[in-house]
Amino acid sequence: MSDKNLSGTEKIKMASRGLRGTLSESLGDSYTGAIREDDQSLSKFHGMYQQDDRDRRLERSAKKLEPLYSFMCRLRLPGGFLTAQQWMMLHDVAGKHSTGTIKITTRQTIQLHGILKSHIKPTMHSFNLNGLDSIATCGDVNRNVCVSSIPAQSAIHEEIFGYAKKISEMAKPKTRAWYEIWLDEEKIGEKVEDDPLYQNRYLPRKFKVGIAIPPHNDIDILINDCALIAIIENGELKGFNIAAGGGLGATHGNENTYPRLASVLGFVENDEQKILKAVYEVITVQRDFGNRSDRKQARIKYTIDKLGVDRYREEVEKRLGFKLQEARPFEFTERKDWYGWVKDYKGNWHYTVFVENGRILDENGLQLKTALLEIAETGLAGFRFTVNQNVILSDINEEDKHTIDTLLRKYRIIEHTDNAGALRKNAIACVALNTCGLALAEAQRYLPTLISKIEPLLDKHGLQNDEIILRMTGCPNGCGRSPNAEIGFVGTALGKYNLHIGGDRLGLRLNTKYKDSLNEEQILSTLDELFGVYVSEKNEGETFGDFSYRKYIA
Ligand code: SRM
Ligand code: SF4
Repeated sequence: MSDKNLSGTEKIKMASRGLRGTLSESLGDSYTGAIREDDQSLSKFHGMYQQDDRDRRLERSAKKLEPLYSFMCRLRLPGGFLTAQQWMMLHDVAGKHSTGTIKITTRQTIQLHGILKSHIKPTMHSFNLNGLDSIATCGDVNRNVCVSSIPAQSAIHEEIFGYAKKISEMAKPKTRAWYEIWLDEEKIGEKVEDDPLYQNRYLPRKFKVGIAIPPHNDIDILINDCALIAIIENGELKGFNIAAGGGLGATHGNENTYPRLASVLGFVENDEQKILKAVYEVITVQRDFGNRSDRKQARIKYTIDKLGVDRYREEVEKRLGFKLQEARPFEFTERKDWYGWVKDYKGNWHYTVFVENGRILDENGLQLKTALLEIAETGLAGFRFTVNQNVILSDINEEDKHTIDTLLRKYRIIEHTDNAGALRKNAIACVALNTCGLALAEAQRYLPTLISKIEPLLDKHGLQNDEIILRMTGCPNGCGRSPNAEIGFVGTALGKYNLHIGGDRLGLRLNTKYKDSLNEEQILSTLDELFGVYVSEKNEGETFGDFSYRKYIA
């Protein structure tokens, strides 16, 4: 492709000298809370986004002040696990350098918001001292690798968790820029590191890898750019079906953009080298064939639709030097988190805490953040995050269970988890306002209130225990995976949402738009009607998603 057709971001990447750009100079500029425009693109590869407080834009501009710039920073956490020690550090860093709220993301990691420019380095130093980093959690690279977080039921779960770490390492950019810029590591010579995977152009767009362990689809596996589905036979990991081409983002009014579920390419047996190589080559085909002029067409889902699944597979096989085997059968039977206490195959205990929209703070009489700190201070539990934005207090010995249970009761966390209704417990909302620059409407700040208004409707129709999957996003980018829900709300403007229905409960069929730009009153009356029809016309055992698909979409 000639240079003149490349998007602006492509040029910034290529000129960046291994993602360094002028980030150090931007950081040193104390006249503004922002960084230079090109550096804003590059900072994403280092795991952070420049944002501003959208609630305060008008007030700041009336005072002729620049927007209140700050940074969101995201940890690289393949498989989503922190030790108690790391949690204590995170609690401390969140209090000292960010808004204080610890946010569990929909990709099983943690974000901190509101970090001022001068606070980025101390934040990164603390991460690094505790064996953590934020490398490649945003940007046109492989992002955080997700893996089913249902508490370890067998040794196979641990083996698969190991794959998440290895894929994350394999697909990490080779540049030392993160260490130089944020930790002041000395640069050795002027030569930019060789990076056979990313070269100097990285990927055309973000790339996501997930690993599912059937029968649980807790990680919404098919929304990933590259999806690995574990095939387990007679208690043994046989290998993975490899799928590619998932992605949920779209743009209102642009029909060339759409959500898509990944297509299964084939099976690779449980040979670590072969599996890593297969993932690697799925990435390189996207690197070489993905659209680099139009970022709205650059995700792998468009590359696959343009090339065709067979052609994509052939290209992967050519690079691999072996053929993918025919995909093995698999079945998903559920995707929700397992709340409460669960015992694993080793006899250890895990407690899944309900965290509404992943926001850990002390609020509305619930001291969740304080409780988690006190639990971490015992050193008796690990912290494992789910893609449904919850935290699992994990790997607790039988003799320590009582201590953790007592703390959970002291802070009413068990009561909070048990008392949350079925709809609320299975719901997800993305961040949206006040930090997301792309939000058209509220999501995490509004969904709890909306659910409180939907719950009486569920009671009215006798559906209060129905585990309907409802999700809300403040725009059509799908960060809260609203296209993959039985009921999806997609923000169109402040207070207005498109209503999508017809997705299935297991996350294997996307939903379809049913109504445009509804306000709250219209949302409630539409749902009241839909629930009523569902109750009177559904077949035995038919879920809301399947019913609404049959009745209104198919
Ligand atoms: Fe996302 C962009 C937040 C998961 C699709 N996402 C953003 C940005 C960075 C906005 C921006 O570009 O300026 C949001 C920052 C908000 C903030 O203030 O923190 C943002 N995305 C999030 C998180 C934090 C939502 C959450 O509440 O948890 C999730 C972080 C995951 C992580 O830890 O890596 C998050 N984003 C997702 C997912 C869900 C998933 O991966 O499981 C999707 C849909 C799947 C997919 O990738 O297609 C998703 N985010 C997007 C898109 C649409 C991309 C596209 O192909 O069109 C954008 C916009 C973009 O890239 O241009 C976006
Ligand atoms: Fe922001 Fe839209 Fe993603 Fe929500 S879905 S976090 S509003 S980009």
